[in-house]
Amino acid sequence: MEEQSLSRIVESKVASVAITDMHTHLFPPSFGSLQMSGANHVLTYHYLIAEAFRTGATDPKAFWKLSTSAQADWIYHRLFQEMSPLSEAASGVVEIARQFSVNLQVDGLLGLRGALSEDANDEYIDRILKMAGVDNVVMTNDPFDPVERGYWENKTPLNPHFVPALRLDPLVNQWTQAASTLSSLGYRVSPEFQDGRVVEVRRFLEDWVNRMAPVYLAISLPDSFDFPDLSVRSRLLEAVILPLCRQHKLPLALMIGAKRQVNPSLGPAGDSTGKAAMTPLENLCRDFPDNKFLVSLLSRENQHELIVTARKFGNLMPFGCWWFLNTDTLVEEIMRMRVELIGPTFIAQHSDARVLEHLIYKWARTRRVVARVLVDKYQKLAKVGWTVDSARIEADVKALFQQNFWDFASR
Ligand code: FIX
Ligand code: ZN
Repeated sequence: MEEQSLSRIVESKVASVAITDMHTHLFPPSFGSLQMSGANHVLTYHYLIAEAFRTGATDPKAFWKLSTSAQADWIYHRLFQEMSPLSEAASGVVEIARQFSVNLQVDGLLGLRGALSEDANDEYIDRILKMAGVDNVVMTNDPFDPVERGYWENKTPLNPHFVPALRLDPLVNQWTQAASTLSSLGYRVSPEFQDGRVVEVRRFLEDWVNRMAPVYLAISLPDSFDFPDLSVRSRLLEAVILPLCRQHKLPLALMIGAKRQVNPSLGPAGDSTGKAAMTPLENLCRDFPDNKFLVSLLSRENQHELIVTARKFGNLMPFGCWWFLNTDTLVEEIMRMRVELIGPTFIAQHSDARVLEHLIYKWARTRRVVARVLVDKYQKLAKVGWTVDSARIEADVKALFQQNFWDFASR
């Protein structure tokens, strides 16, 4: 197959593959106050808040007192009117606007507010998912959030495109507060973690696995994460979480390297990144061979060693270019490293979207970058006499954007 048609086929397969977005913070319309869409939420994405605060000119306390609409106005003014929206997140807003035939430089924020919808219904959801080419979004479902807990306890219906994932950060990272929440919910645990009470923690998790039917369990962990050690976290992992995942054949997603609230005045924008050790991950994958680990690391410096570790353990599935890594430059770098070291055996990306319309630019970008890398790799193969047909390319692309995830989850 000559080079031109090869790249045309690769580009069209990447452009058209239906995506499973395996980590987002999105909610369906039935989850009311938790569902985020519309121009004000697009503009007050914490990525843009952090960037706008860099321009100074406001006291964080004053900003947080503003309405979402007033916050959006200020961010728009600082990042789009007083400078060019060159960053990944700012240019993403321009890309969202264009998909809605809004020319921000002419129609302004008013035009975007008129085109997008804050009160998304299932029809609007379907429209945006179609624009982004996404067929499933995996949520981040936190039973420790009283608002979200209420929706689940009331058996709130789920739009079929939304897939639950049981998130356990409070349990493993803030045991004392989690213990008091569990006690208030009728689980007999105490703030001093006692091994004898792990049955009650297990009962809590079983109740939520039955209530949510999650596709995986998930925790984010700091750069300082260690395992095994004498921490409550290690004991919960070993005595409760890993056995439960094995019994239900559920992967455990480990998102490692988030340094929470390095600048609390920025609120949700105040988290940062730190390089994690790989030994804890090696220990988990080696010592728990019947557990499946979906893993994403936040530090760019961890990416190469994560892929080497994935070469050592088939029960480790690297996923995505997380948060500060989701930029054209780093997605390309990481994509190339992964293909060159482990072939098409990983999960290319997740969006981490918190606002529905963010799916549009995040996935358009990823598709462009992944297509560029794959064209290069297939052309290299062709130069040494290996031919691929359209069906094989389609299968490789589908593996990277959804099949590797579903196969790993159901393994
Ligand atoms: O831990 C996480 O799920 C992170 O993705 C979030 O805490 C973070 O705020 C985010 O949304 C990054 O994109
Ligand atoms: Zn996230």
